[in-house]
Amino acid sequence: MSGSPAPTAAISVTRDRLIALLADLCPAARIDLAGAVAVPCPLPHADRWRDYLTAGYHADLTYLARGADDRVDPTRRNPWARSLLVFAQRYGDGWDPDDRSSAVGAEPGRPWTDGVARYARGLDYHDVLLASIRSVVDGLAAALPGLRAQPAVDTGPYLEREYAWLAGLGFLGKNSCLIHERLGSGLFLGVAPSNLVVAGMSAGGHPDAAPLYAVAPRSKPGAADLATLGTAADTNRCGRCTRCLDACPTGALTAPFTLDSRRCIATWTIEWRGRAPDDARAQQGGLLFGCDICQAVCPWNVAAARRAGRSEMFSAQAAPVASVASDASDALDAPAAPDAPAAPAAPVASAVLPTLPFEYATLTDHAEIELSDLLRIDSDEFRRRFRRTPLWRCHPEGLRRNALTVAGGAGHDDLLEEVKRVADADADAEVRQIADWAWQRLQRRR
Ligand code: B12
Ligand code: SF4
Ligand code: SF4
Repeated sequence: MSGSPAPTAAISVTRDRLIALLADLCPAARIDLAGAVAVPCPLPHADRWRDYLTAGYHADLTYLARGADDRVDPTRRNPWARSLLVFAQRYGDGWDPDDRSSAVGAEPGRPWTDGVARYARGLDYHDVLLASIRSVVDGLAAALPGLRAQPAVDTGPYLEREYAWLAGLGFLGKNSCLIHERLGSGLFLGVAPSNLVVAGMSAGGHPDAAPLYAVAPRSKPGAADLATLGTAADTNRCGRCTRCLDACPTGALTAPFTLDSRRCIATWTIEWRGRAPDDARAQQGGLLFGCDICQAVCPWNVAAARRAGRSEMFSAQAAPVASVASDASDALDAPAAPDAPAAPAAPVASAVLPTLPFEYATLTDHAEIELSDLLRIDSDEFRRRFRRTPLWRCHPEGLRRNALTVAGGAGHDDLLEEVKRVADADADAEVRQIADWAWQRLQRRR
């Protein structure tokens, strides 16, 4: 929201009024889920967050450790905040098991774009989702004079998944992603600390409740709150399933809900300085940028892909978890939801799921170039093609490194000579070293 001086006094809104406003504003802004959490509130997993840092699971992502306390209390940086508005936007409707691109990536014979995780196949979500949230916040401000809200997508110190769960947007899966029972986990999250006091909302969130706005209802909405539920373990819908842990090629999911970023392909490929350990580099296989494996195998995502576009997506009637599992042809064996009085059904915008924001479309604009072109991509070309996409984050050197790792790790024998030239001539010493690694692997395959 714009305007100065920014108001600091709290303003009140009833839960019903906020629901009505969000129902009005979210569809046009292409927000799929929205909710709110009163702050400060005790975070049920604050200890997990501190343990994560102590264990070094944040790898080289030092920005996570800075402001560690701020992440568990948004009012430390925003003393005027009374609630955190939380938003989600779809970038993919589940993962179709017949589409193997997310699992095998850019293996020989497949386009390089198959090696890019779904979330990164369009424009940068930081820009797209932020614009959507700003538009909702501006609409709220017009209706609620005195509103102050500061949208953020990754840019602020907020444990977005934890707050999204607290706001009722979905449950936390063992792969550590926020999953909506019908939409799956192909969702971006963003927040906005605000000076709104939402009358009628339980303090500390309501993790098993319906969100305040939802393009599709959750399968088991309830009105329970933390006082009766305890932790996310009580609202978890994974049951005995361990598919994500079993499928992770690097063992980065060291235990349910626990991700060691030092071993995660997403860290290795997205962060220029988060490179793979030498002895583990080949585990990256054909994955060029990001990794979807622990989401692609998830039965909730398989079911979401099968449901997309079907009208039952919008049935306000709660669907038993068992039907989701059988829809996914999978024995999910999820626990029953706690008994709770039904929450008001979230407003439903239309009879079919709106199309995904076009900004998250595939990388078709770049389909004419090949993996070999990425081995030597320079700064100018990198900027021209990828300036406003998630790939921008890994720098041209990072993209060359990733392409070389795929060439060697997935066995692109036809690139042997090209890889050798990069090993001899690349301007960056680290890239030369990885090219040498790839060249040796390809040599051994001869
Ligand atoms: C750093 C980061 C990464 C790092 C580390 C990820 C990690 N799991 O820690 C790396 C580079 C590996 C990464 C990868 C990916 N990321 Co990322 N990432 C972030 C970022 C910036 C911070 C995450 C963080 O704070 N991690 C620290 C851990 C401790 O926090 P957490 O995972 O959120 O865990 C909380 C809860 O799960 C809970 N919890 C912890 N333990 C336990 C135990 C139990 C029993 C329970 C129930 C709960 C629980 O408590 C924790 C603290 O509150 C967020 C944005 C943000 N500001 O939150 C995006 C974010 C999490 N990433 C996102 C995405 C899309 C991805 C990828 C899918 C991208 C890809 N395809 O390659 C992968 C997914 C990998 C995975 N399985 O998590 C989305 C996730 C959306 C969603 N639906 O969940 C986010 C929210 C970005 C966004 N704005 O949309 N990411
Ligand atoms: S993103 Fe890939 S490497 Fe990281 S935890 Fe998931 S499956 Fe493992
Ligand atoms: S694959 Fe199974 S265990 Fe992992 S998040 Fe999905 S349902 Fe939960």
